[in-house]
Amino acid sequence: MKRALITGITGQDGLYLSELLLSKGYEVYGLIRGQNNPKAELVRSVVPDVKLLNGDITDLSSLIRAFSEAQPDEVYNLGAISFVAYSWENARLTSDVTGIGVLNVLEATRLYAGQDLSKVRFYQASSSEMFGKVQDVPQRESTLLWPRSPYGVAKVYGHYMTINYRESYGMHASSGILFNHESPRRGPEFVTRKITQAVARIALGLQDGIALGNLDAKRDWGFAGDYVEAMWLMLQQEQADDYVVATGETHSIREFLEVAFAHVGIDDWEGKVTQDPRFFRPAEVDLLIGDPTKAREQLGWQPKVGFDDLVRMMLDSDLAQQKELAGR
Ligand code: F7E
Repeated sequence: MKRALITGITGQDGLYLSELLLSKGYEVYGLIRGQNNPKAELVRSVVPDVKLLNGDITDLSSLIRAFSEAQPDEVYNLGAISFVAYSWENARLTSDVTGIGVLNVLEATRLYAGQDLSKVRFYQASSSEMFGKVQDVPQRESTLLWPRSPYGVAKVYGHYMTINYRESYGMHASSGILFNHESPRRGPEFVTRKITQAVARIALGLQDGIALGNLDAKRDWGFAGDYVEAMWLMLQQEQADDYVVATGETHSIREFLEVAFAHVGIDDWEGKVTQDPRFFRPAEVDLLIGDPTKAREQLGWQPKVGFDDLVRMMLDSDLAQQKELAGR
């Protein structure tokens, strides 16, 4: 039985990845941070077979203890402060967690492996946010990185540190450059879930409108459940490498709104959406579209859920959730 250790177990990717690994017969350990973490209950209820270990990616000695308990064959570093807008207000903290945290997990992996680096494989959750002011369209593995937020800068650090551990020590360390990936488990601070939650409430007569920021930014949105499969596939390869994971399609926030409102039968939605300067960013990533050719050819990976179906899946889930809340 293979053993995996996941940091960032409480996020949507941590939950989907746990489900995938458990279905493959892995013993799964999840690192959970802080005293009385309110999300621990969520993990226990969604994936009760995951064993939770206390630790923090900013605290190397806690990682060393977690490694010695989990004895992992595979390590998935998904832990990060992941909300881009927040990273301007907390740039130092974001750098410590999202950037230096990667170094800590790499170092814990190296110390745990000791002389036998072949005993463990490492995955780093890199991000399309590293492309920022895009230097190629579409973006691929070789595209010059030009991050536009403290979060993006921290992710670039983690990405290159992962490559550096691979090249310096011969560690099986791979980096997945994942474009935006969403699901009903996405936090409501991100634009997709913010929209589906609000549209569900508007359709049910619980709310009148929604305030958003820039509606013209374009993202390459996929389904998180598909993307965790790419993570796993990377660690099954003989050689570690870096891969873009994306759908190869891009859509604006406006198009997302269009599909969401259409799904609940509202055509004249423009009057229900206001733009609020609070939700604009100091520097925007205007366009993201990934080229997933390498992942398709080398990993045999392909996304299964398309854009329209993703929007509808999230909205249906929010409709059910809002109805339940309203009925209580
Ligand atoms: O913003 C625009 C906003 O916060 C998407 C994270 O998982 O993916 C995610 O980062 C776009 C931006 O995600 C609102 O300006 C408009 O252009 O959903 P988001 P993100 O910043 O793309 C990458 C790959 C990651 O790695 C990150 O961890 O939507 N936008 N109005 C808005 N965004 C938000 N949040 N709220 C608004 O009201």
